[in-house]
Amino acid sequence: MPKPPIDYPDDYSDHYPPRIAVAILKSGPLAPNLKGRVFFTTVPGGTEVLVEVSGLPPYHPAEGNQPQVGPHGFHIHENGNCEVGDCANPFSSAGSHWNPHNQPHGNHAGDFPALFSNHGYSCITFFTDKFQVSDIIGKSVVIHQSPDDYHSQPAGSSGKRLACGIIKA
Ligand SMILES: [Cu+2]
Repeated sequence: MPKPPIDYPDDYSDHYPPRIAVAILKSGPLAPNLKGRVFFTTVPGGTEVLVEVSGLPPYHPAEGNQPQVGPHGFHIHENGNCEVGDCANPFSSAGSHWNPHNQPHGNHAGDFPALFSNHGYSCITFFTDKFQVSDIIGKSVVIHQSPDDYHSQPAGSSGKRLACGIIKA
């Protein structure tokens, strides 16, 4: 008897709790060639995060009024809104860092390792036990222009926003 075809759903948004989520990055005026995705996968004890991005701007040290460019701060922000808005200060609608446990910056649930560019390309995978995939649906991820110092409050002094992606199941 032939095996029946596997019936894959078109999308998984009605499966709760979701075990995977993805944010497709939207580039802004400060990094118009940026493309990338962030995948969140439920694993034992927490969540594995994979980010792959290309089109990051070249590293540049701070100079005069110009901020350092790269490595790039990377976080979950509280609003699932990636409107570019003001081109001089893009993606402000994504709001502040997602901070469900009222922690100082450096220990926000969505404080992530910074992204190091390799001629514009960056790819890292890491584990966090600070949230489940179901906790972050409808939030956003943001990649910043400057490095995160992990102690300046409230956001690590990582500067303007290069890209934003809404986290979807
Ligand atoms: Cu941020």
